[in-house]
Amino acid sequence: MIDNRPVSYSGVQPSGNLTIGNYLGAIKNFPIYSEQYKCFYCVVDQHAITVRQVPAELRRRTYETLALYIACGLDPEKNTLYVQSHVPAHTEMAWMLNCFTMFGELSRMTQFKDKSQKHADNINAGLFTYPVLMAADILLYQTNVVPIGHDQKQHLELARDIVDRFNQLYPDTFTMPEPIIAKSGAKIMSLAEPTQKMSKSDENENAVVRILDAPDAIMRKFKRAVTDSDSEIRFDPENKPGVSNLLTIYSCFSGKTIEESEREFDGKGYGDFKAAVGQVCCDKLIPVQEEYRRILADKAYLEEVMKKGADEASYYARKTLSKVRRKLGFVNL
Ligand code: AQP
Repeated sequence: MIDNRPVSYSGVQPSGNLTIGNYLGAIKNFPIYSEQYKCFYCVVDQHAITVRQVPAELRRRTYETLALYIACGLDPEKNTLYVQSHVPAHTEMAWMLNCFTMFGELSRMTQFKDKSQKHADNINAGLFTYPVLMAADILLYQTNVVPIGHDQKQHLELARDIVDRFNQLYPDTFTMPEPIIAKSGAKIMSLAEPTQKMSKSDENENAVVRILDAPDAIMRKFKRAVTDSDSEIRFDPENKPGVSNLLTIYSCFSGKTIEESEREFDGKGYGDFKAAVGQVCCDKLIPVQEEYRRILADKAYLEEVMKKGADEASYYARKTLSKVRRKLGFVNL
């Protein structure tokens, strides 16, 4: 049956063990859209190889990321959950969109600049054109909304520029996607360097809290989180980045506003505050971890979900691909 609801699309790279940044900025919000939107949520394994991966780990994390999607509340019967490399239309569309994306535009992407500094020995063309593949992911499904964390905003703006350019030359080809960036939690910062984004590929384990970390590790990491020499628990990202990040995390996990959280810890010390942040994080993550372990144990089920998702996604992707091929002048057999 054709589903005519507007489309929500997003993805996560299986490039490391996912963090509470990935959770609060993206995955936790995905199920919200499942009723109102036709939802596609992808494990973007082809994006992950822009940085060297250990093959066995990439394969394992692909299953794990899918299991986490489901554990976080994404029902495979209500959402199309699939793996990017199972739908070849993504790379085919990316090639075509490459020819409508300017070198200068890609050179301005801050993630490219950051990652080329971090991986100076491997500044490959894929790292450079990554945002075009991301645009292809989104545009293939005629997407209306893209729930993402703050760091992906610039890439989404590029996707929108590509739509503008393409639709001017070939009218009515792509739907213009709108970002949905959560008001709170869209940029969770590192616990060790609170002016830097928390990233799953960070080598400093004390900087990141992972969705699957054991409760004692979560408590320990929050206990060690960098704060400041002051003692006031106040939201002020400029002057108190560490404390503000912890307040954000507390507020996102507890459902309380930042103001309510500030009031709750008024007059309390950093030690009590950090323990409370760790506790609320454990309370929310433990049920997710239990569900995740149950789902991950059933590999055959996960492969069934992957297969069904790839078939569904391919059906929609092929329609857009064929339209674009026709518009560009390729012969469709
Ligand atoms: N720190 C963060 N705070 C809020 N949202 C975040 N996201 C990532 N980090 C944070 C959001 O998570 C979704 C999936 O991200 P991704 O897998 O596409 O890669 P990324 O944005 O590059 O995330 P990482 O964790 O930093 O991965 P690595 O270390 O591999 O580069 C996106 O919606 C993202 O915005």
